Order: sequence, then C-alpha cells, then structure tokens
Amino acid sequence: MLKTEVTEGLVNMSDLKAILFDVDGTLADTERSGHRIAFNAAFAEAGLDWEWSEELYGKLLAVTGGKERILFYLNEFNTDYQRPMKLDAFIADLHRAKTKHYKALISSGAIPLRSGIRRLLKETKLAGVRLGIATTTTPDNVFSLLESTLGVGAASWFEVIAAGDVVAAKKPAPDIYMWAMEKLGLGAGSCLAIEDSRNGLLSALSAGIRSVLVTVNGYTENEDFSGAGMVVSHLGESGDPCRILNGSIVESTLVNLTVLRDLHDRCNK
Ligand code: XBP
Ligand code: MG
Repeated sequence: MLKTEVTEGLVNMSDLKAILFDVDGTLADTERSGHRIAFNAAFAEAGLDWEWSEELYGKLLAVTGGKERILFYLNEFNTDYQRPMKLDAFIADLHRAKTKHYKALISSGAIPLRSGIRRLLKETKLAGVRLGIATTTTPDNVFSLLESTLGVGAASWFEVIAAGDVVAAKKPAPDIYMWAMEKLGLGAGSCLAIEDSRNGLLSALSAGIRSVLVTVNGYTENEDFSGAGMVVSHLGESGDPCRILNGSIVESTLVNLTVLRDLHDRCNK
C-alpha cells in the first residue's frame, strides 16, 4: 500500500462526520456591537429609558435568548418598572423590533466573520464534512449574517440551521444540539461542536457531544470551560496565529480540519 494511501487511511480514521457551529460569539462577534445596540434601539423606539451598557449586557448574557434576556433584565435589574398586563406580548413586540434593528445592522456589513471562520468553512465543506448550525438566536438573524458575510445562498452551505424558538429549552439545555443531530441523522460521536460560551459548551456536552472546541471572546474569556476538548483565542489565520488557552495543537498555529479531526479522535477514544 502506497504511503499516501496509508496516510489517507489514517486521516480518514476519524469518524468526524459533521461540525456544528454556534453563531453569536463564534461565527462573528455579534453581541457587544450587534445585539446590544439593537436591543437599545428597540427600547428607545418603544419610548423606554432602558439602556443596556456593555457592562450590564455582559451580565445579561448569562441568559440565552433575547426574549428570555429581557425578562431576566426586568426581574433582576429593573424591578421598579410597572409591567404591562400582557407581559409576554409586550416582550415579544420589543423583541420583534430588536430583530428588525439587528438585521439592518448585520445587513449593513457592520459585523465581519471572526478570524479563520471563512477559511475553516471552505476547507471543511471542500473535504465533504457536513456542516450545521446550532444557535439560540433568531433564524432570520442567522440568514442575515451568513448572506452579509459569505454572500447570497451561503445558508445552503449548512445542511441544518437549528435556531431560536425551534426548541423550547435554550442553551445550556441540550435541545438545540439534539434537534440539529436528529435532522442530520447523526449520533453525537460523529459530531464536533464549535462554541464561544459556557452555556454553549454545556449545551453541546449535555447533548452527548464530546469534542467541543471553544473560541473565546471579550465577553466569555473568563468563563469556566471545563469539559472542552480545546480552548483557543480564535481559529487563526496565517500571520494571525491562534493562542492555545487549554489543550494542545500539534504542529499548527491555527485551527484547521486536521486539528479538528485530531481533537475529535482524542475526545472520542
Ligand atoms: C446567543 C444568544 C442569542 C443572542 C440574541 O446565541 O443567546 O439570544 O444573544 O439573539 P448563540 P436573539 O451564542 O447560541 O448563537 O435576540 O435573537 O435571541
Ligand atoms: Mg455563542
């Protein structure tokens, strides 16, 4: 058997069949300058004097889901506010307005993909690895981000886009990852997740996914990522090496498919 065939055989030893990407904080750094700004615009539009500062928003990110986050804000940080009788409908209206502002912001090209995301998506797609999305954010937000950064039709790169209210329980519950894997017809042992937050890590782990790569960001860098297969600053590009915060990368300064296959094999031994 030729060396290349042996090597090829070794490379394909990994049964990594699909990579599930989180969106906010992972594909792009959307929270500080995206969602937060859109929430504040919706509050102003509704005549509310609510202003979510960068610091307050960092605390509110403990709760995933925009509607759930608004309720968390009222319960924990604005208990004096006289709530309307139909609070759920009031919050849903605010969230619809927020999504309108967020989509406009994203469509303006205000928020780029994080370093290495475009490279990794192209490499994995070319290699025939199946791609999916597992996110808490609203589906429309995902389509806007993909189209504004990767071009029209980019959503078709992903076989499944599991997003928002498609499941009742949001991250850290496992539901969104379970839903995505069911749609792919794959077991957790064939999937690797890429996340940015502890909520996301816990969601993937509790769905049975054992290979989770975390790429931290300004809001999540100090969170507890126990259980992650690897934690890095970002995926990296040539000339912009990633920093390994936990775990190890053999002979590479950026996260590519070989690194992910090695990580997957290691975590699924
Ligand atoms: C992050 C979230 C989302 C966004 C806001 O999602 O928790 O709720 O902060 O988006 P993920 P919505 O990291 O799972 O991509 O207002 O549409 O919920
Ligand atoms: Mg995230």
